[in-house]
Amino acid sequence: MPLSSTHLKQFKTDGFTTCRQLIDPDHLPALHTAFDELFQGRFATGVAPDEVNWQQGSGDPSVTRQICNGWKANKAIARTVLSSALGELIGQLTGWAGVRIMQDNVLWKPAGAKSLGYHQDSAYLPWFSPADLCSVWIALDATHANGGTLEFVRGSHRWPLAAPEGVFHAPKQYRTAMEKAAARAGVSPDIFHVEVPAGGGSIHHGHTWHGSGQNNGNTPRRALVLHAMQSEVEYVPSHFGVGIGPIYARYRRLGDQKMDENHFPILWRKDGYRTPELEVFLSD
Ligand SMILES: O=C(O)CCC(=O)C(=O)O
Repeated sequence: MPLSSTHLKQFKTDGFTTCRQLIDPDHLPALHTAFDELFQGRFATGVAPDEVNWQQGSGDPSVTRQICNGWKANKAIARTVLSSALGELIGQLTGWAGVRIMQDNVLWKPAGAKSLGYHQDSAYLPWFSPADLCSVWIALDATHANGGTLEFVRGSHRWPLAAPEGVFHAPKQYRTAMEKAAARAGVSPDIFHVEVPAGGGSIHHGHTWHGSGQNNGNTPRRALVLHAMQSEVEYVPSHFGVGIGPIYARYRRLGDQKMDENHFPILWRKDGYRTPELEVFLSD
C-alpha cells in the first residue's frame, strides 16, 4: 500500500498513522486459524514461539491472550509479518535504509477481556543500537472505541523516554503510567482510538505512548503486530546479559555483536537486499 503525504505528515506530527487496509482481507481467515492453532499449542513448524503467555486450558480467561514471535511457529503469521511490503512501508515512514523484524506480537482480546497498560515500546527494548523501533499494528477484526481497540496519545513520541512502570497485562488503571508522563511533560493527553475494518490498522513510532482498555463489546479483538528495527542494528555490548533477558540473549553470536538473520531476518532494504533464506522458509 503506497503511503500518502497525509500518512507521512501524521506520523511525523502525531507519532502514528492509521490505514484502512494494511493486508489483503483474503488473508484474514488463514490468520484467524493461525491464532486458534497457536493458542491451542499447535506449532506447525515444530518450533515454539519465543514467548507463550497464554494457552487454552491453562490461561486466565479474563486477560488478553499473548504470544510473541508466533512467526517461528506458524507460516501464515510468518508470511504477514515477514513481508517485504510491510518492511518497505516502514522504510517509507521512517526513512530507514533497511528494516528488520525485532518481534511479532499475537494479541487476542475476547469480549470482556481486560486492558493492556500504556507504554512506550522503546522503553522495554534498549539492548540494540540504533535503538529505534517502528511498529505495524494489524487489526484482524473490525475495531471500535468500546471494544478495547488500540489507543495512542497524539504527539507523545516527543515526550522523554520514561523508565518502564506498572504491568502490561490487566493493570488496575491502564492509563496511569502515561498520565504521569503527560504530567511530567506538562501536557494534557490527547487520546486517539484506532477504529478500522479488519485488515486495517496503524503504524507507530517506538516512543509513542499507547495501550488499550477492556473489551466492552461483544466481539473479539484480535491483532497481529510487527515490531521492527533498522536492518543495521547490533547488540549493545555494555548491555550483554543485563537488559536483554534470557529469551533474546540466547540468539547472541559468540564472536561479535551482529544480529543473526536466522532469528531477526531483514524484510526489506533500499538496495534490494532481503534475507535470502526467507523465500524458501515462506514458500512451503
Ligand atoms: O494491541 C494492543 O492493545 C497493544 C499493542 C501494543 O502494545 C503494540 O502494538 O506495541
